[in-house]
Amino acid sequence: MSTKQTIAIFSALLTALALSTTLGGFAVTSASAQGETKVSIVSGGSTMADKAFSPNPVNVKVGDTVTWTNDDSQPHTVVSGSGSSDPNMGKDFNSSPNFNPLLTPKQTFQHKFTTAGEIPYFCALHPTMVGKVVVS
Ligand SMILES: [Cu+2]
Repeated sequence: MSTKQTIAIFSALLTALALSTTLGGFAVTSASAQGETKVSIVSGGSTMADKAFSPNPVNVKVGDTVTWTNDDSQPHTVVSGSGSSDPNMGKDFNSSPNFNPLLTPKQTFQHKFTTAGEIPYFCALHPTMVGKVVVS
């Protein structure tokens, strides 16, 4: 192996090492700086209106991630918007575009909130199930 090749390989290894260190550092920083908040889709939620999601409303900080878990025995979805006639429906998040995939029992859906505001959401299968995310 020539000196030139050796230097090229060594330099590539250093770059890879630096890159992995940077990525590792970033991951640690973001995990400590930002939170995860859990919301339950409660058992029997389809007839529980604004009690179908718990807690409701859910208060989070900019940069936080909300994880919804379906704790019911039937499938649901979480879609941003005030209802199926809202022109902004699904603009912020949609667990199930065109009802696919549905959140079956025990399944989760995550969304990270990057701007402050109040975001209503509902279940596309049971539109009377409504909730709100308050991002500050
Ligand atoms: Cu539902």
